[in-house]
Amino acid sequence: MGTLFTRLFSSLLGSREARILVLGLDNAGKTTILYRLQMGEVVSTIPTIGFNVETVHYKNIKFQVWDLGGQTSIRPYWRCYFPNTHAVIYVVDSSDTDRILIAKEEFHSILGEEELKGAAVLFFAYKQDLPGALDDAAVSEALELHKIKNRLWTIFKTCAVKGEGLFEGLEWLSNTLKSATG
Ligand SMILES: Nc1nc2c(ncn2[C@@H]2O[C@H](COP(=O)(O)OP(=O)(O)O)[C@@H](O)[C@H]2O)c(=O)[nH]1
Ligand SMILES: [Mg+2]
Repeated sequence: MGTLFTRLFSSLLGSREARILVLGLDNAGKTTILYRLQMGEVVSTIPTIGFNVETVHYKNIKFQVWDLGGQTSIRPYWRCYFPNTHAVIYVVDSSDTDRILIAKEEFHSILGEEELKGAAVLFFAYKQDLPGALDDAAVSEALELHKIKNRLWTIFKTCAVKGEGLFEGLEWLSNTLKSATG
């Protein structure tokens, strides 16, 4: 996937630094996806109590990952990571219907952040291999994605087991960023 990534994101590579945030509830599958993309070593840092950020640098693209949900006291620290964000990959465990409401609230709350206004969003309706997993249309409805205004977004069914949808999603993202950054 490393070379694939180079091919997909070649127009972004070599230009200024780009940031892609990978967000979602804990256990959604974010870290697994990061490893699946094989972009290099995932470095985990804890800049403040209870707030663990994983970072992968791929040339000039920086992927940063953390768990949403839970403690409101640490949220102000998230803002340090918002400037210069080109895209958000929002990972949803499609089988975790008990927490999908929380996933929705967290998403709409973070999208309200001024500094993420211009960021494109790629949703992964993830863990499609699990029984009872909602499909992309059902996840889209549960997350009330029709409420998204003035933003480029899409949703893909995904699962790490076969890698289904990961490539398609990243292809969408690279095309979107290509046209957005010229
Ligand atoms: N069934 C299934 N489980 C997955 C998939 N991807 C990851 N997982 C599992 O989901 C759990 C949480 O994954 P992790 O990447 O740590 O989630 P994170 O908290 O969002 O970083 C782990 O037990 C993974 O093995 C998938 O595509 N299908
Ligand atoms: Mg993780």
